[in-house]
Amino acid sequence: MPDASRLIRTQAWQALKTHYEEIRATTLRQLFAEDATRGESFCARGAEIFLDYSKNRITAKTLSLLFALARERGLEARRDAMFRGEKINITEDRAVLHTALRAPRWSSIHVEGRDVVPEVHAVLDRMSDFADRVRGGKWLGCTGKRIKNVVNIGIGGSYLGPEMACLALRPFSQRSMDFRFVSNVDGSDFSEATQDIDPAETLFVISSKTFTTLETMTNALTARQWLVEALGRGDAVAAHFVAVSTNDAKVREFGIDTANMFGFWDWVGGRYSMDSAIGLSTMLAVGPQNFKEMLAGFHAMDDHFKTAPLEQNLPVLMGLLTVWYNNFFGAQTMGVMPYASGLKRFPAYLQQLQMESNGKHVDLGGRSIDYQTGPVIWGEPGTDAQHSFYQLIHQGTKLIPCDLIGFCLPLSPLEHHHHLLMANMFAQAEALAFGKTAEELAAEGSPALQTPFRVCEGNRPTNVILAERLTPKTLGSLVALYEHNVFTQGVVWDIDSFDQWGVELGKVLAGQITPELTAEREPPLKHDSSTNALIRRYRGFQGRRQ
Ligand code: G6Q
Repeated sequence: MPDASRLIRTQAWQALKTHYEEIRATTLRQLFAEDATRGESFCARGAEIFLDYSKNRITAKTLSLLFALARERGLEARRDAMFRGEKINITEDRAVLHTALRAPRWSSIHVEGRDVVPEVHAVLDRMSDFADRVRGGKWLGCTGKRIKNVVNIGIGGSYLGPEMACLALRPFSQRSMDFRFVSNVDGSDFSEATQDIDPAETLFVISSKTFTTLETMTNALTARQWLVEALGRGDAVAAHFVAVSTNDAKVREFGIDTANMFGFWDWVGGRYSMDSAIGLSTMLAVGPQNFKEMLAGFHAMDDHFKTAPLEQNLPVLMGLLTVWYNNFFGAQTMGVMPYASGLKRFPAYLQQLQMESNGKHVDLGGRSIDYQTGPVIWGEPGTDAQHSFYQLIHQGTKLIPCDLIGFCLPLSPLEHHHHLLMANMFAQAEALAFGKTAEELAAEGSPALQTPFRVCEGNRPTNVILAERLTPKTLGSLVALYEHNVFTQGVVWDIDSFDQWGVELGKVLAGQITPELTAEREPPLKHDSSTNALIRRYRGFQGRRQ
């Protein structure tokens, strides 16, 4: 196992450091001027996704050093271990097998001697049958009405993927049904989602791997009460609640028949679970066939990641470029701008995927590390983002590498909108890379006074990701692209990309503070002076005694 500073001491890392000093002042203008075919050669394609990475501050030498680094860190062996079902999530002693969720029916993948593929497909079959019944009006509410509203109650990994996918795949979804998501423990989230819907036409999907998560269980209990009170019958739960979980006992305890429960497994991490039964709301929206298309897209990218040489491997290329900017250029953040309004929630989805996976400060041996790990991920759809924060990317003082994601064909019939949308995406990548010099501005007649303010230095790197259309299949491939990109980064940094211990502390403290907020008399407060005073102020507004 590598020790804490082994990454820094690798030959490839040292060579990259030296190389960075050589290349840091080189501009994209120079690189494109030196090589007229750069735009065609610095590209790769896999699972029907095209990546143009030519507008990055790299040369062929940078790439070969980055690939050498990946090899020195054992990327291929670690990737194969993941696909084989080895327990690579060492801190939780678990296999990491989201790739099994999209494995074809005929394949086999063993976890502790058991082939998991038949179990995966058995759940998919049950989900499909259920989704067909609800969509076809055969599964009815307890008063005999058709289900028109689906409310997914879940948080984190049990929410972000399904919501993102439901929005992205709206053109493929059943228009007579409405899909809503309740995640926050803020009561407004539940109230707003349910205030204008008829309980008799509503199905709640309680999505929780553990079925113990505070936010989800609070919202689920509120939903049960809301429904039972409104319909005036205790037996309403059976027709209006289904569960997605790994915890049969807790589901039963809640009052949901396990016949209406869809399971998954401990080897599926929350943020890697949108293609498991956690995707039930997605399947209800788009139907089993489209859901399976999405799984096929995931699988196509898995295959690409597994078999393409590192040099042409999309997730590897993107992961290594992130390492390049994060660790050598010192870039703190990365932007992801989808040029597709349907992908509005894709940046939020990626925030969890990347930041929860790679926001780590110790290596696999538990030792503090002396290099940067996961960057801050953020973004909004283009073109909205252009009218908001792109200014800082173009002319600010920070280096922010961006992924721009677009599609060659629109989903809407408004084709001329699509030309404008994509023209903007291509233009932004061009402007960020090449900018505008004072000379060019002067030649265009820019007033001398304004010239320094109008200069765009350029040299701002982008990846351009292009696919044909935003279909279920493309969405699957796109998500898998980022999953394996995150994995690649994690292998280079030698961290566990599959645990999330950092979120525990706050949960424990919230558990302690809740009774301190609600107790009739103020209990002895043993926090720091700031927390104590905040609690007292809150209690004061609630009219509780000091
Ligand atoms: C994801 C995390 C986390 C998790 C939520 C919900 O990788 O583990 O976001 O998905 O905390 O957990 P449950 O599904 O158990 O409710």
